[in-house]
Amino acid sequence: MKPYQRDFIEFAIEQNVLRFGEFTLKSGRVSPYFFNAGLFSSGQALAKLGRFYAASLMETSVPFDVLFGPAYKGIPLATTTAVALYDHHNVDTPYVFNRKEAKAHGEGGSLVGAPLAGNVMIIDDVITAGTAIREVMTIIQEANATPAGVLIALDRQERGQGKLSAIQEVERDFGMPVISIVSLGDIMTYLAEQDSPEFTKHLDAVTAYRTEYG
Ligand code: OMP
Repeated sequence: MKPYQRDFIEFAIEQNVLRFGEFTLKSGRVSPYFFNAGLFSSGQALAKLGRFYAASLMETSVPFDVLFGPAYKGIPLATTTAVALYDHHNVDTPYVFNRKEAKAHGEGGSLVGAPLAGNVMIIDDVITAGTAIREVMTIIQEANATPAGVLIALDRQERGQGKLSAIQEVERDFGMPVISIVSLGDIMTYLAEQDSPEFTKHLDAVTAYRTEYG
């Protein structure tokens, strides 16, 4: 694990974004942890978050032309990533997001920002079973753009529809890489390093969950 990844886990715990307990997921699975990116809810938190996304993008060699933030949660994520790329890496990248409801008046349409064209880097929060990201792929295909990759904050490393992980299925089906700031494996490493009874309890619960769904 790289130092910025450890910092990210600490930051997520501190912001209550990463929590341990009992949570029912969209997929129906009952998970001992949950990552709620919506709780990065202050200017400082959002600015820091953008730096982590930007750091991950700068680490990969995946070429892209535009950032895409899928409504709703992806919108501030793509926005803060674009700002951090410029502020901290001197990289000026166009970005675009969608509305859930197409607008019939004014500028019209369902896309806002730069044209959704060329190689598109999707910025999102979490992939569990891969349902949400498949809906996003339809928007990119309809625009005749090419998916360059997906950047998410957390890869939960869970099984998808078959034997592969949800992320491996997405990579196979759409021919693009999925990049994450951290994965469940990194969170487990972090918990193990803490040497506290509370974190050991969380680690046990997460380990049992991973045995079932990982
Ligand atoms: P999938 O569509 O199953 O891949 O789930 C991804 C979505 O689940 C995310 O976009 C979130 O809305 C939500 N989610 C989280 O935000 N954090 C988690 O830790 C787990 C989930 C989830 O419900 O699986």
